[in-house]
Amino acid sequence: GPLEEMSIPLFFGFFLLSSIQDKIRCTSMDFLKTLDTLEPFKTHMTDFTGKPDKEVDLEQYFKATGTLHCTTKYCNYGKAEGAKEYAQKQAVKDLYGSTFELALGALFVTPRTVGARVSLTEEQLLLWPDDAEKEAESSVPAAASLPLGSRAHITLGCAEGVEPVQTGLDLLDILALQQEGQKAELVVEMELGSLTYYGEGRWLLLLREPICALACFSSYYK
Ligand code: 2AM
Repeated sequence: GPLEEMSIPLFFGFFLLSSIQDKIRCTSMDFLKTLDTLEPFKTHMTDFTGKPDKEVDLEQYFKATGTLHCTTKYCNYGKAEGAKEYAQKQAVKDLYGSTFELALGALFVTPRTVGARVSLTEEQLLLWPDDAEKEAESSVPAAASLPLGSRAHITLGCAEGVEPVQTGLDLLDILALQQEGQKAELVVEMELGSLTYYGEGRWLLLLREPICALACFSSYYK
């Protein structure tokens, strides 16, 4: 009935505790600031500006997107495919409200989004929908052949007019290129880790020290 449908949230996910949110926002800002000053990035700046000799301020370019979280299942109040089944999963019920340590292994930037890659543990994968990667196939054809959990990420910012759902698609796109063994166009060593360029404005920073972030598995209603 309608009451039952009401109880399904907009989405389920891991919500970062507020102190770690601040830390990650700072790291992300530092990364964007540094990236902006790197010669290799400047060389490929047209990926972002569309025209030569134009500068981009990445800190302004990306807009913040609210409370930091890693979406596990987008439910759209029960209207999204598989939403009800997900909400009724035993692991979802059992682990609802539990705290987890998320491992953030990489930061990535494209002309559309900036995000952090989350490497889920086996226990955390119990909360990951089986079809999360496959669902992205129409945007990223190779997505279904990537390991479960590949799409897990935290959206840190979106360019004007871009919806946050894009962040996971951008991540899958980069991981698909890695899997195909496409040779990275270039690698730059930074203090935070090694930065790889995959063409078309796609940059991935593999963090030397993964960031460990405490997060609560819960849900969001607007
Ligand atoms: P995000 O996980 O990349 O940040 C509310 O819109 C939240 O649900 C956002 O966090 C958003 O993206 C995520 N979201 C929106 N639509 C989605 C979809 N179709 N598939 C997966 N996640 C989605």
